[in-house]
Amino acid sequence: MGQFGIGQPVRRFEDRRFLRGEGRFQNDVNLPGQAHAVVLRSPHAHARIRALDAGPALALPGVLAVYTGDDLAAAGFGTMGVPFQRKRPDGSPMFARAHLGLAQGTVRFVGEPVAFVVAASLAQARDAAELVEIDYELLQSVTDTADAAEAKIAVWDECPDNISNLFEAGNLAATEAAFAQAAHIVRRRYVISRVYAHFLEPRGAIGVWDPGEERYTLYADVQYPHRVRQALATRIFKIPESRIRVISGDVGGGFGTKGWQYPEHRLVLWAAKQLRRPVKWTCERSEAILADEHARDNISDAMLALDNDGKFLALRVRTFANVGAYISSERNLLATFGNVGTLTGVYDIPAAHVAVLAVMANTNGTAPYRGAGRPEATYVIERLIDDAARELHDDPIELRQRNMIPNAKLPYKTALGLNYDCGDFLANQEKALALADWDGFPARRAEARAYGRLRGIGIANPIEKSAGPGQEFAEIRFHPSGNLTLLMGSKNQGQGHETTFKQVLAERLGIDPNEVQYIDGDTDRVAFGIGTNGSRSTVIGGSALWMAADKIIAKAKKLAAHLMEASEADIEFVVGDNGGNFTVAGTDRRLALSEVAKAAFRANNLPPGLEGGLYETGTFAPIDFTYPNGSHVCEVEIDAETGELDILNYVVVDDVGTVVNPVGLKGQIHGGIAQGLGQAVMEQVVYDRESGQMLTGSFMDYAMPRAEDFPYLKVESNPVPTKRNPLGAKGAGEAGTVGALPAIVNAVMDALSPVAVKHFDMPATSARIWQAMTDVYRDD
Ligand code: MCN
Repeated sequence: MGQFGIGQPVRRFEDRRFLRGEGRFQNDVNLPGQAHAVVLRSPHAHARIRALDAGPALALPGVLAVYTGDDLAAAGFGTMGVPFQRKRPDGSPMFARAHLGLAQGTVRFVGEPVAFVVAASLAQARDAAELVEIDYELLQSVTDTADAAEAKIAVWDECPDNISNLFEAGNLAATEAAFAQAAHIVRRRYVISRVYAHFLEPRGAIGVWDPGEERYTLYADVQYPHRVRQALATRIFKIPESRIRVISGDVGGGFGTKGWQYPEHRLVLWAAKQLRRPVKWTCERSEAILADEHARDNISDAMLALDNDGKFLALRVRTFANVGAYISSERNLLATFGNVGTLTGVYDIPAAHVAVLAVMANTNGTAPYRGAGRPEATYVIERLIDDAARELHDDPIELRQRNMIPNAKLPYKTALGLNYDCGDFLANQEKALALADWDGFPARRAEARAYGRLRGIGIANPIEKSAGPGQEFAEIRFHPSGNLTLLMGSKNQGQGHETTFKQVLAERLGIDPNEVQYIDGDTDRVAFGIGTNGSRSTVIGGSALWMAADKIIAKAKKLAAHLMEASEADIEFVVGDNGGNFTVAGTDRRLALSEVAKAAFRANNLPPGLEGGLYETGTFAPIDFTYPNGSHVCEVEIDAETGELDILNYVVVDDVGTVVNPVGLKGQIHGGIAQGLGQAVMEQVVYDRESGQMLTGSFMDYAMPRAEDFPYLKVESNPVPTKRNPLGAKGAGEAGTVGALPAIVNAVMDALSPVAVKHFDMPATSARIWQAMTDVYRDD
């Protein structure tokens, strides 16, 4: 099975049906008799609902129901809630208010769901939604993170300072002591803009109620079908998990923000039960940015302490992280603390302290989005190092080299408590510098200058915490004719899971992938799953599959010994070009795994005491995270007259441990960089500061990068397999994004520094670059 095994550039099996238009995406699902729903959303950032009259809407033909927050409250709906406690800075308990699913009394962001209108056709539901009469009393709103932290306007009367909670990591006393000794302290404020994932397919949901079985079925494009089922059952409906089935087909992009429970899921289910017919909701493209969770949006005040030799002594960071108006679940807090750990990067920093203040504002909630905290962390440390180099007239590469964790110090416990197990950080950087011809840059800069262009180069050495503790599940089910079905608890949303896991199966069992049926995303068919996030699927799902395969081999070996009349101790399992075979040591006797599998289903073949059939499960939970890392170098040019930015060259050297599929990996790195580049140079969710209105509601205002915005991306690997899982793999799905933000903005700053620009915040649009240059001239 050499051509399909681990490390082979296998083309994606799933692409055949995608390219032929034969995928089963969310909006491809239609059920007989389905009704259609529209969510009526708040047009205001902050307002009290004085009165809501659904009468005119209900009078329209075809309209079946208009549900409001009061209906949900009367039905006894629960909320998701945050299952842990944190404190506010003054030591009082965390302030967090979950959303019920529809507003109750007050709306707190533009787009907040207010009513759920169901009709026989979508057109009727849309028309009816326009007739729901709501009398709003407008209140002052605050959407900007810094403004919200100033607390002049409160999102919740009960929490006047808008601070939900404080999360701290590291050792404050040691950090303060190190700062007291420092020869230099470099201070900067970095602002990370708010962005939105913009999946190819906007979200959707269909709810079904089966009165005979008294059971709900939800068809929804979610990343964690099993966790959505659990959340709906235990937190929202308070019914046994066995009474809900969640089916997630092909997902048209998830990127973290299709994470789990959204209000529409409970709404379609409940409406289906009330109306005794399936209810379908599909998010409009123009509705999506109002309806979905956003990401990033924080402000970090960072300080780096250095000694006289340019060695890092300590890092101190205080971050204001905008979490939105509601904290509906732990998910809305994840990006505020989940990954602050990687703030010390790949550097040997003896002391560190981080404080993250979760700030509420009249905005959509924020949630994990490709990188979920690691891009933000890497951005701060990698920009701070560049700023330190500029301020102290040091070389940014030498400063990094001098402070990088050398291989001899690995495994390494960071000042923020992470345990880096392996890597080759210095070599990553060296390789990236060579690939990018860093040494030749001064000549290229001089040449560009001659024709009126500012050339800059930037580097970032990202490290991320991925695939941490938490289980994943795999099941191998042989059929009586010798082929098999593979069921996975992780959920593909575009990463190519079918191919990746079939490769693991080919490697371990020598199974021809073309004979394998692949199933994920259905809680009735797959026994258990956590789902896909945090670049965990290859590492944890792949390892669960490896374990299940080990169990298959162990059982099949007993049967093979019996069938070949040999002792079990003499049986070996070998995977070769002719698939997986059991052989008898010292003989040429062999039996294919598929033959043994067939025999397992015939009772008269079995030795005494061996159970029939051949199906095994694996559930793997790693002891610790993996730490994918790498080095990114970006080279840019800026038109000194107009501020127009060109990204000319981009180089990545990545270490994701064992590479399962080099083509899949490259695709992931490319996609990750695309999302990082988008944020670094153009994407941004903007709210009007006064009215709180969303100003970037369409692609006319929210700029997305296109193919022409990208240079050729050179991607090479420097893999150091980890020992924390049987595959040696580290996560890869977010790696590109984590490095791209700082590498690109560092390059922009480098280009601008010769014209005396001292500071620059993303996104690096031409207008902002031009403004930064103009401000300098004005200052002069
Ligand atoms: N891979 C590999 N070797 C490794 C690790 C990964 O060859 N050591 C390759 C495999 O092809 C694998 C893929 O990379 O299928 C992604 O693997 P992994 O790092 O395990 O990430 P997950 O499958 O868990 O995906 C999650 C990750 C996250 S968190 C986001 S967000 C994201 C991303 O993946 N969302 C995506 N990539 C995405 N890609 C698409 N097309 N759509 C999304 O929504």
